[in-house]
Amino acid sequence: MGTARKARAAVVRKTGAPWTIEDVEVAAPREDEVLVRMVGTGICHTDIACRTGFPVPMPIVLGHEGAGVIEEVGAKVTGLKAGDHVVLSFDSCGKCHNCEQHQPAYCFDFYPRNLAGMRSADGSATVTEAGLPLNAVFFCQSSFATYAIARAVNTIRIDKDLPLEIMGPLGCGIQTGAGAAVNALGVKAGDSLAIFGGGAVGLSAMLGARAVNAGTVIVVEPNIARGKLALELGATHVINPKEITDVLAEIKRLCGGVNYAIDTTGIPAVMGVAIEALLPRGMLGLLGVPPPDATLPGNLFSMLVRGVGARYIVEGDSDPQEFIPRMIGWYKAGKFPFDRLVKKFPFDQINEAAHASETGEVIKPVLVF
Ligand code: CXF
Ligand code: ZN
Repeated sequence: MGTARKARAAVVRKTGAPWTIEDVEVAAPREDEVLVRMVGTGICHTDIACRTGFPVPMPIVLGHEGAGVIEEVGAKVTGLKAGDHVVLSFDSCGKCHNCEQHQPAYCFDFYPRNLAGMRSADGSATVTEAGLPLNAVFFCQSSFATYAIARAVNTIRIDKDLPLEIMGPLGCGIQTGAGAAVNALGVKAGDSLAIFGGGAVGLSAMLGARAVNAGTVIVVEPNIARGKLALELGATHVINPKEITDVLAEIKRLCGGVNYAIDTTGIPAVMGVAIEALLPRGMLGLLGVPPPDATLPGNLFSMLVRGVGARYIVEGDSDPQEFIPRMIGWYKAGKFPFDRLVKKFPFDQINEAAHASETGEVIKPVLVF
């Protein structure tokens, strides 16, 4: 039997409330689980969305871009051991149709396993406070805490010479963007891509596209500092929609249209522009969270005659056990400088860090423990 740990966790008590750092207990790992001492964790927009209304049970320990050091492994865990440096990602069942098809981001059990706040096997809690259960198990980690429980399937071992503090975002936001370009849309050398929104996900899509030697990569982004960074990191063009209001005409002027587009904004009018920017046989990848009542914009006849489509993409169509090492390979080769998106904050400044992301001042906040 393993040992439970005393820990500090950032708790959201009710929808819209700020994070409060509280003393909790993290359970001992079960036979198929690992216990990880957190070293760094990114803040993803989904964490912020869940704090402010995306439906999750309250009170809850969020956080799903954790990185740390394994302290204990359950008896049935293979391939991982105490002392390993790891990145945590999302959970999947490994048995359903989509898991068998190697598409774990579309696991039929994705929501119970990643967003229900409890172990999907039996509804038990991994985090308690004064003996009472807290909702946790968020993306099978709840990494806004000094310790996390994960499963082998969402625990990815990485080399010890990597900067562990900042590696966590590879487990969600960065894999979501880069994977959308490379895995889901299949961007290849010479292909053109327009990315709407230059936040962490959009710029990761740009970095992924650059890593596979895409041709024209346009980033549409109103924040001037983000646009400047996009150009520094490899975008061939940046369009500021505050200055150039006819974005569609500008894309056509630059390159005649694009093979692929990615929307990270969730704004239907922006998606409509992205669809019209596609060349024949083009595909738009939808990544942004839309307003709850939004419907897909776009003229169907215009889509028909070009044979273009649009699809939502979850977690970049990634199998984290394969795609995280692939991104790390690019990073080591100097082709994927995701570290340039990151700004570190101490764990107890979680509210300030999230605020800096919401205002656009910081692209990818990472909390360090
Ligand atoms: C989430 C986005 C909302 C649906 C589940 C997956 N991705 C990452 O944060
Ligand atoms: Zn996320």
